[in-house]
Parts: sequence; C-alpha cells; structure tokens
Amino acid sequence: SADDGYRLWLKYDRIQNTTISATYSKSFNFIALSGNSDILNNAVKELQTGLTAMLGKPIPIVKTPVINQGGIILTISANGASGDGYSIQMQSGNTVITASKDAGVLYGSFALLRHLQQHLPVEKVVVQSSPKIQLRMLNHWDNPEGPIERGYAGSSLWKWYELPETVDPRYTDYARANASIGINGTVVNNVNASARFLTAEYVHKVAALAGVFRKFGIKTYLSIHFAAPKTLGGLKTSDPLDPEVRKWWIEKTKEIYSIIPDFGGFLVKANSEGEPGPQDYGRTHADGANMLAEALAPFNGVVIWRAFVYKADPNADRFKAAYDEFATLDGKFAKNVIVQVKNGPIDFQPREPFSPLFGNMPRTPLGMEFQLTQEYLGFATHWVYEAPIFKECLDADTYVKGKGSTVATIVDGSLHNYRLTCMAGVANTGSDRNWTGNPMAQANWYAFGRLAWDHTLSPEAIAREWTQLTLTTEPKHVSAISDIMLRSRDIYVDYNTPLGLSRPWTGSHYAPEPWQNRSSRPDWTAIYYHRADSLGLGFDRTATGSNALLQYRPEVSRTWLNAETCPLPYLLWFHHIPWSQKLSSGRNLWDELCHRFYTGADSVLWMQKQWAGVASSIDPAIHSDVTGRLAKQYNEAIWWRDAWVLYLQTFSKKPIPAIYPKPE
Ligand code: GCW
Repeated sequence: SADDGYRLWLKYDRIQNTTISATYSKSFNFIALSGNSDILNNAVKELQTGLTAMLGKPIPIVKTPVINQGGIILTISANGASGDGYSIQMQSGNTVITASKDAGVLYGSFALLRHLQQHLPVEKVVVQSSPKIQLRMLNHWDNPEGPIERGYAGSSLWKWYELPETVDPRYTDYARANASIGINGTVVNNVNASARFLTAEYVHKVAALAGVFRKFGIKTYLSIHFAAPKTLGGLKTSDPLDPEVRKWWIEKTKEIYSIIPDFGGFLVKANSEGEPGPQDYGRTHADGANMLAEALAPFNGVVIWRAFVYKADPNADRFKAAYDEFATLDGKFAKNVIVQVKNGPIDFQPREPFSPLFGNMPRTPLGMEFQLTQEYLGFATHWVYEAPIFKECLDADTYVKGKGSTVATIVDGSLHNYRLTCMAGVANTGSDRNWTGNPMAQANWYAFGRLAWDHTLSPEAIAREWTQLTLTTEPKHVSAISDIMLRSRDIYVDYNTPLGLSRPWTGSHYAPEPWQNRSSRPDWTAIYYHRADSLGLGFDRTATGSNALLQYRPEVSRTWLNAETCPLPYLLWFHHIPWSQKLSSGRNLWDELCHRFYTGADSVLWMQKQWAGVASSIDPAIHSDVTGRLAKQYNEAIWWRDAWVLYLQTFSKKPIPAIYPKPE
C-alpha cells in the first residue's frame, strides 16, 4: 500500500521471513500486566498493536498468564532501573520488562518493539538502559495563529481554535512517537512568545494537550512572554525585582498548576532579538530567571532560560556574546533554573564550533539546544541527516577539567554534578501528513530522541536502526541508505558553507545571497559573517581580530589559533585567509573553495544514484517523493555553488579552475 509516512518508525510491518516470524510467534503469546495506569495501559496497547501487526496473530493482554511461558511480563519494581530506565530480561521462557516507574515500562516496551522491528534474535534483547539526560524535550516554535517559525512541514499540529473541546487524535500519535524515542517533555509554543498563552483561555487549551501527553510520560511546558505582567496583567512594569510583578508571576503560576497539575515549567527567550527581558529594567538574566524560579519552585517546576543573545553592534563579534553575558552569572541562578545553550556560538549553522559556554558555567546546569528543523539546512527540500551534527558537538572536548571533558559530559551533568540535565530539539514537525515535510527528516527527530537518551550511540547505528524501522530491512539497501545519510551533512556543507565559511544572514535563511548587505541591523548582513574582501575571506577571531578564541581553554584554541594547524572545516570561522594562501590540502584557498563547491554539488548526483538503487524495497510513494526532492536539491546545490563562486570571484579575481564546468 502507498505509505504516506504518517506512521513514522512505528510501522510494524508484517514480518515476511517465516523463520523469524515463527520464533517470534512462539515467544509472544500473551502480554501480562498486573498494574493499572494510563501509561502502563499505553505500553501494553503498543506491544499488542505492534506484535499483532508484525506476526499477524492476535495476542491477548492478561492479568496473570494462563500458561507460564512464551509471553511478555511487565512489572514495576523498586529494584528496577532508576529514574526512567528499564531492564529487559529473559526469565523462565518469558520476556520480562522491569522498571521502577510506569514510564520506564513504556520505554522498555518500545525498546522491545524496536528490537523486533529489526528482526533481531529474541534472546539478544537482554538489556538494562537508563537515560543519560533527565529532560529530553522538543521545543516547538509554533505561533497561536498556526504558522511555525522556521517550520517547513505545514502549520502547527495544535489546533488552538478547536481546543479544548476537540482533541485531535493526532496528538496521541505525536505523543506515542515521542515516547517511543524517550522524549519526556514538550514546549508547545514559540520562544518568541505570545502573552496569550498565559490567559486562562489558552491554559485550558494547553491542559487538553497535556492530558494526552501525560499518558505517555510527557510533561508540557510553555514559552513565556517576559513582559506579560504589563501586557496581560495591566501592571506598570515587568521589572523582576518589583514585588507586584513577582506576585503576579506567583499567582499566574498557581493558576497554571491548578489547571495542569504536572506542568513542567517555563522556557524563556529574553533580551534577544527584540524580545523583552530583565535588562529592560537594568536587571540581569539571573534576576529574571530567579523570579520565575521562585514562582515555580513550590511545584517542582523548572525555568529553562535561553542563552541565545547578541547585540546589534557592528564592532562586536556575535560569536562572543552569549559567553560575555552569561559566564559571569555562574552561581547566581536559583536551583531550578537551567540555562539552555544553542549548538553553536552564532546560530545553528551547518557546521559551527561548540559554544564556549560549555564548561564555563560549572555551577549552573547548562542544557543543550539542537535544531531539528532545517533552518540553515535547506528546509524540507535538502536531505541532511543531523545526527553527525549533534554528535560532533557532544563529542567535542572542552578540556575544562582536562582531557575527556566533552560537551556531553557537561550536558549530562557528570562533569560538574548538575542537579538538572536537559537536551532540547527545536521540532521539525508540522501538520503535513508525514509530519516533517521531507520523509527523510523524520530521521532527525528520531536521532535526537535516541541521542538525548544515550549520547554514546553512533550516528551510524541510529541511521541503520531508523532505516530498518521506517524504510526497509533489506540489508544492502539499509547500508546504501545509511551511507547517504552519513555523508549528507558534509555534502551539504561543501556546497553551502565550506571551510567554516559562515552563512550569510538573509531574510528567509534559504537562498544564497552572500551579497545581501542591506538590513535593519548591521549584524544581519552577509558581509558581517563572511568578511570577503580583496585580500581574502573569513572572520579573524584570533588576537589580531575579535579574539573570541580566548573564550576556549588553551588546549582547544591552540590548534584553532594557528591558521596552519586549524582543521579545514573550521578555518574561516577563525581566520581571514588570503586568496592565494596554500592550505593543508595542497590547494590555495580559492582553488579549495572551488573544489568544495563543485564536488559538493556533484555529490548530490551520487545521492540520487544511491537512492535510485534502493527503489525496489521502498514504498513507491515515499521513494518518488524523495526522488523529487533530491532533483530539486541538486538544482539548488548548483545554485548555491554558482552564487558563491561568482560572488567571491569579484574579490579573488581568480579564474575557476578549468576542470570544472562554467557556472550556469
Ligand atoms: O536564528 C534565529 C531564528 C529565529 C529564532 C531565533 C531564536 C525563534 O532565525 O527565527 O526565533 O533564532 O532561536 O530565538
């Protein structure tokens, strides 16, 4: 049947291999559950749905097994894995899933289904697993009227106009999908927040969503508008040190909890890109966060305060802004505050060095913010598998406590003993039938959840797993598809922003406009980032330039400081390089740029060829959808290549090497 992509990685296709199907059939004759809760009931329901579909036979749910082996037993036990963790064991011919919390049983059930969807031997399922991060969240940038900021898969999933009376069944599928990969929190509205979400009318709508999500172990959070006491409450100020303002937040928070008892907390974008914040009143980010923390503390709610800040100053270096504003506030935040740091000191670029804030706020839990939606990665057209981006950041060594002080050990709390840990993904979901626009972008949602649970997983393992669950179990095709996925990010970087070239800032964040230099803000022009001139290209962040490299430990900056040793992927992030300078590749800068732009665009042809080769085992509807997107991606890769090459040539005054075809 034509697959519309709706079922994501929860397809549970009938197992065609009769040997596998027969062994599974012997092992799964019943599902026994003694407890009773919404989450546990969802766990058994999922197991029943999945197994019935895969094996083509009904599987009863029982309280106590009538036969004593060949089934699944779900148990809650105080000795089970801690927190949200679970264990799966084989005991007297049964598969036993144990956890100390209902949610753990749900995660264990999904883990078992994942195992079987990959057709692996039952006895190999034995595992004990606990998440490395406590708050594994999606951040939706959804606006109340329906559009999603930087969203490319339709409009918001949340139908505010029909909530709370009508509760779309799709909310349940959304929650299932998240729970299946361990996500346990969701912020339903944009960080550029409308104050409307704090009105009783909207809190009731949000409560209807929370009612669905909690049955899958997911807590609901809201982004707040910092000036709400003024705009909504009618107060004269929103100064966080004003007693009336503090009282307003305390009352508002109480009201929210009276409607949503397990509400998660607030996400805040303040004094960033024109949003209001504590600095409007001469107060600090800590003053603002602590005011909200005070209101949330009685309910164990958390404040997630974003560190995405920068000033419209043509002489400043935006790269340094978050560190400059936040590092000195370390130790000043209340216990229930997390500071959420974006991946990249600038803004989710196709390849950025890790933020120097990681490691430099040992007394403040730092959360990681990844972007799943492809704002700078070709929207829903280009196929870019993001796990390598996330991994590159998580594996980066900050050296703050010597070798091995990776970003991951900071985010998971192990390096600095954070009390709270958080990883967020800016969601790429929308109302499109297949959730993410490009069906291949489902893998980015999937990979995010899997890495938030366990950041030691490899992008390759996740790619193979996702492919088998979602597309095909044919081994050769699984390899061909994961090959595309694993190379896709580097290919994109090569035709889009090679060698650490920073992405020009233009309105849509889609089209190549390196020449775009008119804007309301000096730091929203292209030249601010790429710094092309007659001498060369790139942003000097060494001592002769902005000296941003000083924000890193010497062990890190040492290799980056020196243009000779700086790895090529980061070169133009840190150096202004003369056009004729010879690089470690043996080519000079200009030739190397041409080489990357041309081979990058060319590699999309390779992606197309690989994809054509797997047609026989992929659902035709999905296959042709992706084929179309790849054709567009190829045309646009050439568009990017030519725009950059022709523009940069006006500075370099050098010929395009004769081996490449002339720009179109
Ligand atoms: O890069 C910018 C995006 C904005 C976004 C902002 C942020 C939600 O272009 O659309 O606003 O980042 O992360 O706050």
